[in-house]
Amino acid sequence: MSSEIENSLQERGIAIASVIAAIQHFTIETPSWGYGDSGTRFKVFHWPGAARTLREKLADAAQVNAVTGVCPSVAIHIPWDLEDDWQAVKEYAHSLGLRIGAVNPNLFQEDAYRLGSLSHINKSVRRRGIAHLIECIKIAQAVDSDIISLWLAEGTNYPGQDSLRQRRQRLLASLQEIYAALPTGMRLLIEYKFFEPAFYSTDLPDWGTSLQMAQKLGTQAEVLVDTGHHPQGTNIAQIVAQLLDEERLGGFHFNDRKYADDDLIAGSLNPFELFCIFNEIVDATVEGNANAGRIAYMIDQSHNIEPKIEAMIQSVYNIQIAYTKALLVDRAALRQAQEENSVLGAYRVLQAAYETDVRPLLDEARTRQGLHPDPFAAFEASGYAGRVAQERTEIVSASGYPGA
Ligand code: LRH
Ligand code: MN
Repeated sequence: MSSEIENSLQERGIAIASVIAAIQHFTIETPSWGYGDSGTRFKVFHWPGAARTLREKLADAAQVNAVTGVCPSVAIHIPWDLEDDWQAVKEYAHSLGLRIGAVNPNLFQEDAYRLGSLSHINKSVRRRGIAHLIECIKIAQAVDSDIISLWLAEGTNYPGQDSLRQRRQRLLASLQEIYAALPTGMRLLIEYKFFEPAFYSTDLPDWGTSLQMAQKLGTQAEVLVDTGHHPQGTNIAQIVAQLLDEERLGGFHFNDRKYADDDLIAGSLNPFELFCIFNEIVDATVEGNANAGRIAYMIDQSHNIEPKIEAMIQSVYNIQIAYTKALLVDRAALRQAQEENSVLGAYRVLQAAYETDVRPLLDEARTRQGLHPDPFAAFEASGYAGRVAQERTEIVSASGYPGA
């Protein structure tokens, strides 16, 4: 490991061991749906060996954990991952060194939900949506998960299609019924998205709406930030700072995009944006912000043209790089520059950390964890991808992904 980082940290009284410990304890949850075939409305390409069942998705996730050492949990999506024996699933995950993480309800694929679910004008449809959330809460309890991660596709496509205020009131009433069913200690994370599949109004379009709903519901309700769900030019790092200050930042769905909700590999297009997000989190952590310690870091991507397991390893790698660079920010120098109104001085403090090649540090963290320093080489050497491509010949996709 380059002593250059070690020396500069030492000068600032930071022991390399504390940075490496922070890296090793920073866990990232991978999504079951990221291992199955997925695509766009134009085409879902089948990837040889792509996972087809929850057990295959867990087996693939275990490979990512084996070479990164920081992915001990897998988010599931219901009904894409619906099973009839959750105890058996829990034990199988455990046998792979994994646990089931966030449970994601799905209120966007049944015909009944064409015009919405929890905010639908028909009480029977709202009841159906609420019943699905209650079912997901029971599944979460069965697998010892403490997070329900809710995204709602619903909204309107034309002005006048529905009363936007009444939709909001119906949505809140439905969420209040769901919130009342949450057992102690379980969190409801409310994800927002500014458009798609609704193209005029989306019932949960932005962080402010999700925050208001969470604050109206109670302390077990928080906001989930999907990094692909903002209009171009949005300062996501500022949204993160505001949610941390409100102590309602529940978690992330990391991915990247150039245009819309492209669900590409996190940090592959906007690595500096990801760094700025982690800079806000580390800054709040250093200042003792209570919320910063309970953020659920999760990936939400679909790998349409690239190898899915390697793509997940690359995503974890990119996220670790952004987090580690944020750890290297000289906070004392930053504060001083800010207090002196040294605009560019403060910027260069961040730039110094961002321009630091932290990959040797990450390799060292893996080595000290008893892992191969290079997760890509380790996965390649495992021969796992070739093996499952041989074994999983029958294309019986259960990914649930539209068109898969
Ligand atoms: C919606 C979303 C949501 C998931 C889905 C797979 O765009 O981000 O989090 O349920 O992707
Ligand atoms: Mn998402």
